[in-house]
Amino acid sequence: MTPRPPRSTVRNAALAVVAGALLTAGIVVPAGGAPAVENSAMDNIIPAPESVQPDPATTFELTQQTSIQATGEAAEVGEYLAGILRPSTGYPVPVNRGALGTGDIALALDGAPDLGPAGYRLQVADDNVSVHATSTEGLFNGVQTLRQLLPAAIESPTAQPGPWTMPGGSIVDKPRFEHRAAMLDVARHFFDVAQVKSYIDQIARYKINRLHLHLSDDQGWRIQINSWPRLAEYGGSTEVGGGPGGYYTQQDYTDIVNYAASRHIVIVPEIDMPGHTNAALASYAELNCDGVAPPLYTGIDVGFSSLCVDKDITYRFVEDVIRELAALTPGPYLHIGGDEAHSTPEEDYKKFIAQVLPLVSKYGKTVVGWHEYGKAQPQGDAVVQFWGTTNADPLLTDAVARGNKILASPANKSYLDMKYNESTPLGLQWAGFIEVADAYGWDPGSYLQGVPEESVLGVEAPLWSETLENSEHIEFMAFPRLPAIAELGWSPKGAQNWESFRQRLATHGPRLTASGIDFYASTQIPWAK
Ligand code: IFG
Repeated sequence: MTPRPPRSTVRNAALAVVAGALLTAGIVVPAGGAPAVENSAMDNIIPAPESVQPDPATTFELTQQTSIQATGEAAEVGEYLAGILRPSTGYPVPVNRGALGTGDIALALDGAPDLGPAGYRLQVADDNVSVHATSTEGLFNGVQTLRQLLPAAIESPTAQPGPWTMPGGSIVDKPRFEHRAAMLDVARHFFDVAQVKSYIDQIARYKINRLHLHLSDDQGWRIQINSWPRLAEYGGSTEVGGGPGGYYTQQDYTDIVNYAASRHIVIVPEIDMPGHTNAALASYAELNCDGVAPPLYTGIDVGFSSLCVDKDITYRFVEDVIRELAALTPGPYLHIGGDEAHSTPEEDYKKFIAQVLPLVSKYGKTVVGWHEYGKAQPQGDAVVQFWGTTNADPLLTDAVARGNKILASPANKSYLDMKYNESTPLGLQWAGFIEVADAYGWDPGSYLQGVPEESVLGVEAPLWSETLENSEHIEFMAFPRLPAIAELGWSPKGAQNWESFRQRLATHGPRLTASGIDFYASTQIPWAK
């Protein structure tokens, strides 16, 4: 279904014509052109829904009496929604107080099958609001849209004056790609459980459903492995710049996995190998070909480290790590990295990866790797993650021919650690500057040459942390470009429209501010006040 242009665009254009006609007829139009037109919140949703039918004659008001009706499995989503509404309205917003009444919100698992597992239908009528889906994931996605129909102040952590009105109408929506990911590099700089949970809450607002955690690198090993305790205890004891680093205990990691699951986000853990392994090599001398452990590393060079491909202990190490991590990870994916193995001879690299691939399958996971690992010809549903700065690579066409899935994260479009422009205080620029229009201006389904849409698993927005030290830094680099990537992953094919997106994004400024998100106010966006 071709999505309608946002009503505000149509209405404003119509009003401009009317104003012009009035002027011609000698009737004075108020200064400032056509009278301002109330832009319905239904027109400002990000990611843009599949179809939106505003009903300007209808308005719903959330009041002190409003309750949420969400029985059975839906109750968890009801409680999540209540957790959003209670602090900012100051209303009790009970869940399942009793029968659905006037002024209530209903979340119902009675959605039509054509919505698919992640889709939803949202109805806003005068006397109630309802979300219908076939799964709690679909209800959760509907709730992300529902919250965007309320005033920006709904995102405030403290009670704000109302009124809490929502524009009437109906929305039917489902995602284009099933895999819409963010990545957080917790290896260059360590981010603790609370900081990861905060980022999970922020990306969930834009229907991101995967979080790839880059758990190991030259500068740090961030996940406890019981069979190799020095990896985290010693290998996790520093970070870029020499700070204290840190690591997740297995309970911490489980806490993150469970929190992500409660936001319908699947964790994709990455242990990068055979390169980007100085922290592991520094932790265990026996892993090094020469038996000598290098010092811990706190710089930002890449490509200088490699596991020892010819030693048996290397594969015992890799198997122990994969076994323990797979047991802690309910999601289907395990990422083995494979990038920038500049210190591993090509034939050794292919031999190493070929010996690791069966281990990922042995412990029940589907392998993901940066696109270089395609040299080892992973079979079947292996996922090849493209991070190049071009839109073509023979490794991609070979992967498609093998039936692999491609995860699109071109570094010059989706790398959130790239500076916005030359004056951006944080980030790198090796892949070029990425302003909001650049992050938005590509189509994951057709961008990669020789990769048809059906081979594209989805999109990912990696955030590398060489230059990032706290949550404010994460937020400044991720917002507002992550919403752009999220729209490319969710909204219907052909719905990309920069003018529409920038107008809609402008209204999200007050929402991000109310949420306390330290976003970059790009000069490309006419931010609302
Ligand atoms: N490339 C490296 C990352 C990181 C990045 C920073 C990949 C797959 C540059 N590898 O991106 O470790 O250093 O932008």
